Amino acid sequence: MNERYDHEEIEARWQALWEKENAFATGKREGEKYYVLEMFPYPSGKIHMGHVRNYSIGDVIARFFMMNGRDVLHPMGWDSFGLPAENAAIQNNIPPARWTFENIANMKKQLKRMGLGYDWERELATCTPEYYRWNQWIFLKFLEKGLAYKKRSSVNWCPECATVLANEQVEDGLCWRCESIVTPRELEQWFFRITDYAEELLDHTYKMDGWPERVLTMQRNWIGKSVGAEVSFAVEGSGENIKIFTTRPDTLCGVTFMSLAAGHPAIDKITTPGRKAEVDGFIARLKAEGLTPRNIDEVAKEGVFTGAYCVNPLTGERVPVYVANFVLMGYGTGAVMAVPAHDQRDFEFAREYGLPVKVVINPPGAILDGAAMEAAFVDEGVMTGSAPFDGMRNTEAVEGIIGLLEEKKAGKRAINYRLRDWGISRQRYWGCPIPVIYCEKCGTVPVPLEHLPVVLPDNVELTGKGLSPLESAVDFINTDCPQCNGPARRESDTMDTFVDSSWYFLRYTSPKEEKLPFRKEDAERWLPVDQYIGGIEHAVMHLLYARFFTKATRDLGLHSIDEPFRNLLTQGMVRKEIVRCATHGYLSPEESAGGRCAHCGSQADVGPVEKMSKSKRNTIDPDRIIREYGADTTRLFSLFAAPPDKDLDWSEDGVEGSYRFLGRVWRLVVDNIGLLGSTSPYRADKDGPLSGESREMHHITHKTIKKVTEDIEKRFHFNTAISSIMELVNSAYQFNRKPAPGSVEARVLREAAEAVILLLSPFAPHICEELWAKLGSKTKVCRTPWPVVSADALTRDEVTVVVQVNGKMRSKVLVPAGSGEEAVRVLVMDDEKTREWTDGKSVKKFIYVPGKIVNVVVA
Ligand code: ANZ
Ligand code: ZN
Repeated sequence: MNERYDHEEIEARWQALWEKENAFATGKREGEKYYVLEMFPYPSGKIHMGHVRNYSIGDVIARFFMMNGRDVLHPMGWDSFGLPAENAAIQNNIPPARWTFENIANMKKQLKRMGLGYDWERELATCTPEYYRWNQWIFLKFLEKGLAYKKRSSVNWCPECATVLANEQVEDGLCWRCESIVTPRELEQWFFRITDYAEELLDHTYKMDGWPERVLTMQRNWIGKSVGAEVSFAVEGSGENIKIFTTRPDTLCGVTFMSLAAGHPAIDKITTPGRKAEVDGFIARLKAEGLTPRNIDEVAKEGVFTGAYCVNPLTGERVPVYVANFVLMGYGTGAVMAVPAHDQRDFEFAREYGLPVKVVINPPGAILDGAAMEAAFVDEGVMTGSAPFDGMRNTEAVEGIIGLLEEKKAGKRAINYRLRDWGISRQRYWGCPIPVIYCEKCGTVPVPLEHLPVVLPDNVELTGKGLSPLESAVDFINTDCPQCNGPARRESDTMDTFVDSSWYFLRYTSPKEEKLPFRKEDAERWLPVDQYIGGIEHAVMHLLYARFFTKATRDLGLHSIDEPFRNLLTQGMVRKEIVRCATHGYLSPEESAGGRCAHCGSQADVGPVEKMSKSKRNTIDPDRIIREYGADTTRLFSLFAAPPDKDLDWSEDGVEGSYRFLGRVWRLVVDNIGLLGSTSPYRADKDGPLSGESREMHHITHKTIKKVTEDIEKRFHFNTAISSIMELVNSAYQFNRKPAPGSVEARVLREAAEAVILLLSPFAPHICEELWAKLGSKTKVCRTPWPVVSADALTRDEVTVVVQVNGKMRSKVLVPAGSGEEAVRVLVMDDEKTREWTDGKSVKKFIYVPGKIVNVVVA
C-alpha cells in the first residue's frame, strides 16, 4: 500500500517549518520589490469565507512573485478599534481590550492554519499605543497645517437611550436598539480638510489605469465636481443678498423664482410677518421628516412662499423667493435660481404652484411654449429671450454671461464639489483619543508631540448612555494645560476608525520605527502597493481616505508618493443558496441536512443563491472545511470556482472535487516515486531531441507553464490556470506507461511532475512542499525558482490523419505528432466534416493506424 494523502499531518508539519525559519519574511530575495496587500481584517473573532477568498488570492500573488525572485512584502495586521468591541463590553461585560486581543489571537491561529505566507514580524494592531500614537502625531501635524479643524456639526442622538449613535446604528431614521426616532444634536467636532485635495483626488483618477473603472467612477461621483457660476441676487428692500450656485449660467434669463433650503440663514431675515407662521410650520415639518441627499429626487416637490422678492442681476426682473424641500443646505450655497423651463425639479415645482415657465433655450429648428410644455427641456439648443445672446448656441453663451456678471460684480465662475470635509470625531470609547486639551485660559491646546501617546485608559465604565464614555474617566479627562499648567480637560471624543486604516500600508514599511510614523526611505522603497485586494464595499470611503492620507503625508514631507495603490483588485462575493422552513425561517446547513427542517421535519425551501450572511444563516464555517478537507483544498476551491473579481458560489461538491484532484496529484508522484525519485528531469541540451509521445508530453508541460504563468501574472485568472494544471496532470497519467528507470520517457515524466508541483504550489502550498521533498529536493518549493518555458518545446510537429467513416474517405485532421489514440479520437470526433457523417449515430468501432489513418465505423 502506498502512503495516503494525510492533509492534516502534512499541513501542520509544513506550517511549523515555514514558521521556524520565517520563510516569507521580507528582504530574503534579491530582486525588485513587490508589495502585495490584502485589506486587513476587523478582529470579529472568527474568519469567514470572504476572508478565506481574499487572503487566498493575495497569497497566490505573493508566492508567485517570491518564486519569480522578487523581494515581496506581504504583511498582515488588525483593524482593531471599533464599535463591536464596545457592544460586546456592554452586553457581556468583557473589557473591549480583552475581547479584541482574544479575537486577534484566535484569528491569527486560523490564518496560520490556512498556510498564508505573511511576514508576521511586521504584524500591527491599530488599537495598540505603538500604532495609534502615530495617528495622534499625524493629527497634530494636520492641525498645525490647517488640515484639521473644529466646527459645530450634528450627530445622531437617541433620546430614549440618551446616547449618540453611529450612522450604522440608525436604521430608517430609528435607533437600532429601541426604535425611537433619532434626532440631530449639534456638537463641536473635528474635521479633516479632505476638500483641499478634491481636485487632485479627482485628477489622478484619470491616470490610475490599474484600478477597476467601476471604482474610479464611484470615486469621481463621490467627489462630484461641478463647474458653473456663483450669482448674487439682491433681496428687495432688505439689504440681503442671496448667493446661488448654478451649473447653467446660460439659463439665467429664464429664472422665474428662487428656492432656499430649509436651513438657509436668510429665511428669518427676509420672511414677511404675514408669511412667518406658514414658513416656520413648513420648516418644522421638513426637519421631522429627515430629508437626505438620497431621497431628494423621490419626494414630491413642495415649498412655501416667504413673501420676499429678489432681483435678477442680468434682467432686473423681480422673482418670488420660496423655501423648498428639494434644496439641500449642505450643497453649493443652499439656494437655487429656479429655471422651470430647463430643469425638471423646478418645472414640477412651478406647475404645482402656478409659477411662470420662461423658455430661454429652444431646440434647433423649433420654438417652445412655456405654458404648454409637459416637461423641462434640458438638452442643448439655441438661446432666446436672453439679449444680447439670442441666436447663439447655449453652450457658447456661458462664457459671455459669466463675463457680464463679473462686470456687474454680481457673480463669478465657480467650481463646486459634492465631497465634504471628513468629520472624524466619534463619541465612542474604543478608538484613538484625539490629542487635544481644553483650557479655560488658553483655549484649544494641542498635546505636545513629546507627550504622545495619549493613552486610552482602561477601566472605563461603558453604559451605552450619555455622550462620550471618556467623559466619565475622571483621571483621564482632568489634566494640566501644557501651556499655562492650570487645570484643563482632555478632548473626550475618539477618532473615526477609518483614520486608523488610512495609513496602515505605510506603517507596514517600517513597523518598528519609534521616531516617526514610518521612515521615508522605507515608504519610498515599498510604495505604491503593487497589488491591493479587497471588497468593493470599500470603493469610496476607505480607498478615498487612504488616497487623501497619502497625499497629505506627502505634503508634510514624509515621503514623495502620490498614490498609494498601483493596482486594485476588488474580489467578488462568496454566495450560497438560502434554505427556509415555513415555520422556523432561515435554516443553517446543519439545521437543514437531508432537505428537512431539523426543528419540525417539514420539507425545507431551497434557494435562491445569496451572499453569505449570518442573518440568512447561509454561511459555511471555514474551520470545518479546513478540518475536513485541509487548507490546500479550501484554498484551491476558493480560487478555482470563479475568477477573483466575480462572485463565487459555494458548493460542497466543488470542494470535494478539489480534494479529489489533490489526491490525484498525490498519487501521480507517490505511486511512481521509485521511478521519479531516481530520475533527473528531461533537459534538451543533455538528453537530445524527443519524438513521438515523449515530445508531445514535453510540449504539453511547457504549454502549461506558459499558460499558468500568464494567467497568474497578467490577468489573475486563477481558475483557468488551475484547470490547465488539471489537464497537465491528466496528460501525465496518460503518458505514464511505466517507463524504464533512467529512460528518456522517465525524465520527461519527471519534468512534467516537477512542473505540476511548482505551478500548483502558490494555490496548494503544503501538498506541493511535501511532494517536492519526496522527489528528493533539499530546497523548499517556496524558495525554488518558477519554471521557465522552453520556446523549442512550444512548437509542435503535426501530422495529417485521413479520416474514413464506414470505409469512405470523409475528412483530413491535423493531430500532434505522437498523439495517443485517445487524443486522436477526441480531435477526430470533434472535426466538423467528420461530424456530418457521425452525428446522432453510435460509434461501433474506432480504428487508428498511428500517424496515418482512422476508420470510424458507425451504425
Ligand atoms: C439653475 C439651473 C438651470 C440649474 C437649469 C440646473 C439646470 P450639480 O450638477 O449637482 O452640481 N442646485 C444647486 N445647489 C443646490 C442645492 N443646494 N440643492 C439642490 N439643488 C441645487 O447641480 C447643480 C445644479 O443643481 C445647479 O444648477 C442648481 O440648479 C441645483 F436649467 O441652477 B441649477
Ligand atoms: Zn492653559
